[in-house]
Amino acid sequence: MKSNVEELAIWGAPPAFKQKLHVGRPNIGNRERLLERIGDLLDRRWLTNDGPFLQEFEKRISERLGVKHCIAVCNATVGLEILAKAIGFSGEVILPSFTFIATAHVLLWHGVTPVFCDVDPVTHNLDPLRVEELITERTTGIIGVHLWGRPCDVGALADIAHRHKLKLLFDAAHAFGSSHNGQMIGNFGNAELFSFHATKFVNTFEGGAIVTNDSELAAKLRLMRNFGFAGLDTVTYLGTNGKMSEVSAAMGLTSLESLEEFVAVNYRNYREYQQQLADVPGISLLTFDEHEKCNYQYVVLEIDEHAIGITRNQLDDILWAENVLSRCYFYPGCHRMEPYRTSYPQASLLLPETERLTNKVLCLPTGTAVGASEIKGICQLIRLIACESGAVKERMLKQPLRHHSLKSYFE
Ligand code: T4K
Repeated sequence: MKSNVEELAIWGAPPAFKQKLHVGRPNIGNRERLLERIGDLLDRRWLTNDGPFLQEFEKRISERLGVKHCIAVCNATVGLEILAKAIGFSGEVILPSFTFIATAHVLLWHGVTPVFCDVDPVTHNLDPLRVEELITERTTGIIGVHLWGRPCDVGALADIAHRHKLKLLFDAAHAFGSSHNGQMIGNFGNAELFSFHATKFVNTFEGGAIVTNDSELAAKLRLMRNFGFAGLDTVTYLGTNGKMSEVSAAMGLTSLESLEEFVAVNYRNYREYQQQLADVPGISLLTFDEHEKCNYQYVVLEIDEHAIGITRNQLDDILWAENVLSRCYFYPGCHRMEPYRTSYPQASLLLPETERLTNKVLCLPTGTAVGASEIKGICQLIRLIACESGAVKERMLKQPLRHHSLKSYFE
């Protein structure tokens, strides 16, 4: 345990952790069951194209969420592309800038103009008041993002969409297994989309799923996921290859069987962080509504750089040197990434809360690869840095830190 800022690895001392601690270390469920399923699919020689594991996976998701249709896809980005096309997005679509870049890229990829909207500083989700201000005659839809698995203000967004005759989608990449007013995420808007990327608490290696209660839309999505094929030689829509493979579905089924255990571990980790960081100056841990279902897959800090005395980026650098690979999600915001940065050089003026949040949020390692002792160690480091920030700053004058976003996991 380090008790003096001079012992920090950023100045050359050995790191606090021998192994790197990742934010998105994949959860692996029951290996035997997974290998058994992989054996089955090899024996069957049915590797993709609407196979039996895929069908079972979709059924399990629909049942779990109480939603009529689930269309599993090869990843959430392609899923969102298919959805944007199927729903008929054109012109402009309003979305937050405080999200993973995929949400914006999907729109522009399809020739739709993303219009970045500011978020609520407390919920980190789209601010409905700001959404309404951005609607023009070219607006065809809204994409809400349930950031960190915390639901958007779905009621207000649905009301706006209804009044302005807009389509409403939810990027629920973070929100599988979460609920809103007792109803599972997956049942809101025209459709919702989950990610099952390796870093998500339920994973299919790569993968995602679109869920909807709209049967007509679901039928169209199924066709579009498979090149538009309605029969062996009949193509009825423009389509793409968005299919989920059998090996991914096998991993998905295996992950689903451990879902409750994964959530329990995430919750235990979250409570451990909460306890350990309770009185650390300048650090606040994002909270979740304990009355709702929640997957607790992100441990999100807000750093008050004035109270703590150093910036979020400096804290991030110090932690990385200790092998704590924290992440500044979603810095610097989509509007400051290309090609949006060049297209909308003034966007930051309309996004003051996004600007603030992208500079103060830090995600910490959690999931089944992280235990109580690691969390204790991470929190002790953060406490040391926060409580001795004067000494850290003084030391930084001699040896300035340079935050770089191209850090490598493999150095
Ligand atoms: N919408 C939203 C709101 C999203 O957050 C995302 C994806 C999407 C849409 C699109 O979903 P997909 O098309 O990906 O299904 C990661 C994920 O790649 C991305 O899926 C996720 N959001 C985003 C929030 O996080 P990166 O660039 O941070 O990934 P990466 O490779 O840096 O990994 C994160 C951490 O996990 C690192 O510490 C390394 C560790 N890791 C990663 C992988 C892949 C492992 O330990 N093992 C692994 O296998 O984006």
